[in-house]
Amino acid sequence: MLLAAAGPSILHGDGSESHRLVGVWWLLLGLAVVVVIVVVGLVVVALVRRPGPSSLGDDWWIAAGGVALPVVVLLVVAVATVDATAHLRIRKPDELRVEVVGRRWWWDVRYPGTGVVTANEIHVPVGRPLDIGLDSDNVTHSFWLPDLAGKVDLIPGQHNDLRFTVRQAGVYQGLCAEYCGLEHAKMHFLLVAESPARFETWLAGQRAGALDATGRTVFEQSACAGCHTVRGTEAVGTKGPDLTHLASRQTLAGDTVDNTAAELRAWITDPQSLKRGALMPAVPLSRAQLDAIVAYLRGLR
Ligand code: HEC
Ligand SMILES: [Cu+2]
Repeated sequence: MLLAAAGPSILHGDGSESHRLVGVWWLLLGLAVVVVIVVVGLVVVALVRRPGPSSLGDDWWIAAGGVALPVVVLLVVAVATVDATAHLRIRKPDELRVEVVGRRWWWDVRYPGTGVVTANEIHVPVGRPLDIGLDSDNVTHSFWLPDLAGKVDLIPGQHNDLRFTVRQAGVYQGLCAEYCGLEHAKMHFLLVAESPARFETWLAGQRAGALDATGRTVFEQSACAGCHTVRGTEAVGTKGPDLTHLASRQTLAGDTVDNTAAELRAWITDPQSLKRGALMPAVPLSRAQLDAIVAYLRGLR
């Protein structure tokens, strides 16, 4: 899979929110380095200096080093922090709303007003303000795109919003940052930030129901249809991710494996071997049924 950089980092600042947070981070580091240098410098001076009375009294050191300096440093940090946070998560006109629900252990993604439902891969246009609505119907999760914004929890019974704008096109790795059970570590997702035109093309593709490919009946009549939806077919289950356009996604099962024919087959044959504890059982299928289902899902672009 193609990532925007070697790996996610809070220092990339590719989103409007993380961009501001990076500024505060560097300021904190800078101040901390200056303080360490001054303190270590004074210790060295004290060590090499010949013993004798200081020209500056104890009271002066306490007032300057113990009171004045910390007050100045903390004041600078406070002003920078308050200023940065005041600019975060403000409602903007023309926001794109995306509804994300944390499931165990994957992400349900919806675009209100369009009927589009997908999973573990969020597409957004670059430069447009986003409003990511965050909910959970099980345990607490935390939505974290290190390159783009801070963490926000998905809490059962409480709706949260994360607002930011992506400044740089790319594929960003996201993760769950709140321990949520067995497969918490494999609850990843991708955020694909692309040009508005490419985003609209993607959205139009996702809006359509599934292509009527061969293998559809096998899928509809299998246990799969009880847990998965393929829009436009008889499969309307909601326990697992919507598979209507599965083949358009880059990864499977929360960015656990790449979305290739071999990995898809391995996943369907034995989900537990790839993601132990995943809430999908191995469904007994004949060789012919497995072939038909894999071919069908590979065709769902
Ligand atoms: C008991 C419910 C259940 C049944 C039955 C079931 N699944 Fe799943 N499926 C899930 C859940 C839950 C996940 C999400 C697992 C995760 O990522 O942790 C999932 C994930 C998947 C994924 C990955 C989707 C993505 O975008 O990451 C595919 C593909 C899939 N299932 C196909 C199938 C097929 C094919 C069958 C039938 C042979 C099937 N499932 C049967 C619940 C089920
Ligand atoms: Cu989680």
